[in-house]
Amino acid sequence: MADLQAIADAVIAGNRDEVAKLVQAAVDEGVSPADIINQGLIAGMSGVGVKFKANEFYVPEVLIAARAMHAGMDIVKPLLAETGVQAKGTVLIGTVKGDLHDIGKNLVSMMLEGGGYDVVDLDVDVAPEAFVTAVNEKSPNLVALSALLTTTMPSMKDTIDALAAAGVRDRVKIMIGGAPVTQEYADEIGADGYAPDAASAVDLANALMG
Ligand code: B1M
Repeated sequence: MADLQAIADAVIAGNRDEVAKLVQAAVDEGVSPADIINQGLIAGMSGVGVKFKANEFYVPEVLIAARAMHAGMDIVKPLLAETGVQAKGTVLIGTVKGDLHDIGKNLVSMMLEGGGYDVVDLDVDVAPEAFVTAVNEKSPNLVALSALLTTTMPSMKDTIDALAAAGVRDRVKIMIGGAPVTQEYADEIGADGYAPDAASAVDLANALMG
């Protein structure tokens, strides 16, 4: 039987080959990609975060764990995408200016793809003007902003302000998320919604799409 905790442990150990092997075995057994991500890959990175906070892990260990997690993501991502029959809408996603954290954003992106959305990923350190340009070029239904640093949370407000100044704010719904972000902050900066994790981001997107 698939051992999702073993996947989490292999992520924490930074064992890329083991993660790939275990994820493939879970897929072959018919475990849902969402369970593999939530109970295996995300659980593993959460454990990495705990160790990083406790100074048991330093940056190199974290990067090695992230690389191992990506080996698992590479296997489940196509399966998540396959589950969407017809796109529910287009989501423009990015980590805001000044912020290089992309693991959570990538998970949200994959879950949205699995939830039936076309996702345009602008990557990390995305300036407000780049979001404006992409809204004009891609005509998304939703704009999804991720931030992991308290120091980059204001970039979320800057992005919303830039979309308003460009006259395109009302053409999109804006959702935000990331470890330091809260519903209160979403209300404060005029975002349309906040999701605490990748799975809830899909529910929120569905709700915002009506
Ligand atoms: Co950074 N880092 N980091 N880091 N890092 C944190 C975030 C930190 C909390 C660690 C700590 O001090 N305890 C801290 C931030 C403190 C703060 O501001 N409150 C921190 C810091 C300080 C820094 C640097 C400044 C360190 C330095 O250089 N002195 C630096 C900043 C670089 C920059 O961005 N300019 C830095 C660098 C790095 C690495 C490059 C080493 C690496 C990033 C690698 C990468 O992303 N490719 C890294 C990592 C890995 C972390 C921790 C350990 C793990 C983050 C992570 O990937 N978590 C993190 C500590 C922690 O979280 N405990 C930390 C797993 C991921 C699945 O969770 O991203 O929260 P998360 O995403 C979740 C939800 O938040 C949500 O869904 C996801 C899945 O459920 N979510 C959304 C995310 N975006 C969403 C968007 C949505 C909805 C939900 O809608 C749009």
